[in-house]
Amino acid sequence: MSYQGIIHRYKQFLPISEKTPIVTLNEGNTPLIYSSYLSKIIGNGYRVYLKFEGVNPTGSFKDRGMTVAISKALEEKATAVMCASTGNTSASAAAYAAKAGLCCFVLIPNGHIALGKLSQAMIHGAEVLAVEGNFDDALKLVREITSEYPITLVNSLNPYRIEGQKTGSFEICDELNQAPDFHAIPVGNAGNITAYWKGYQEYFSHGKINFLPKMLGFQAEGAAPIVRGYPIANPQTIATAIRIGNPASWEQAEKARNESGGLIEMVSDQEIISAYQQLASKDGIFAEPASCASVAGIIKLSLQGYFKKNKPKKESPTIVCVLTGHGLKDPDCALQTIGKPKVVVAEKKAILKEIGY
Ligand code: AN7
Repeated sequence: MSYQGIIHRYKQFLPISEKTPIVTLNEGNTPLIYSSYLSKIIGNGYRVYLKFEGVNPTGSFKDRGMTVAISKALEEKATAVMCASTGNTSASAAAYAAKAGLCCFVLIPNGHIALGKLSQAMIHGAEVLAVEGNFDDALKLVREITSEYPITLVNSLNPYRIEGQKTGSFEICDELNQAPDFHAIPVGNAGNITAYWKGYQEYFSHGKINFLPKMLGFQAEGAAPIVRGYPIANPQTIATAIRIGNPASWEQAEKARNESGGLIEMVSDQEIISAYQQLASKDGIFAEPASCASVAGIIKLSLQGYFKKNKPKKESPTIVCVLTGHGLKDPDCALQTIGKPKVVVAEKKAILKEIGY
């Protein structure tokens, strides 16, 4: 049978029964790409892999959670779903709701979501409302509305989202035939770090892996409530996907950090953009800025001597960085970073002059 998405592949680990109508876009099965460039930067014999979640059907990791959340919503006879979103959740919810024939309501922070994501939510037919407030304000409203009206919440507070997203760790372990030593991941609302940690723990208790990774979470400096230890009223970062000041899964993220012996740190916008450019120009991977917080994070830790100091006693320890979303989500950011193309006259001579021949 050809590949049919994460529910079919990992059914035994998911809250799915014979009665569940499976709504899938064949999400998951994303590539784990070896990066010789980053392995060289980190040094000390480490092997760095990139789990490129940007190649999911709607271009982000959210699809893993959404296939389960929407399938369960359908099973439970829901007619409408709702989410607050910095963009990717809304794109994914809108697509899966469209396929399921459900109404989808989306609240986004006005003026702070990338164009690609907005266009996805709109074209899939969601009712999109741009709220004059930030993500945290929008999520608060969605929690209130969904608790009062027959509308299913599909943010990661919905436990089915976490269930689906944990399959990312299963795929990594299945491919490496073991857990990685370090797992680096961007942290926004903190659902994904919670999900990955749950996945690793389940594989460990099933004997599929015989150690657990250290979880390394990275927030953007201007939106780093967990690192600073208090909610940020007015979060700011170029990585709009993680522009979140009061994460819903705050405690679970701290639990993942503490239980794994890892850390949650922050990276500046400048470090994020530098990682974004390096990934694109050295590794050929276009990941959206928020995704690059994981790469910026390991580069920063490596400069501080973290990986040398914490090197496991083995030949080639592994680091997996999750690249959560595709760079095409936010083309404005790419062009603002790198500039626009030079315009030339349509003459061979002029072109050859420009390219140095
Ligand atoms: C590319 O879409 O919160 O820590 O509303 O889009 O699980 O929140 C997106 C989050 C990382 C952070 N990378 O994950 C939303 C939203 C990308 C993202 C995160 C998001 P969480």
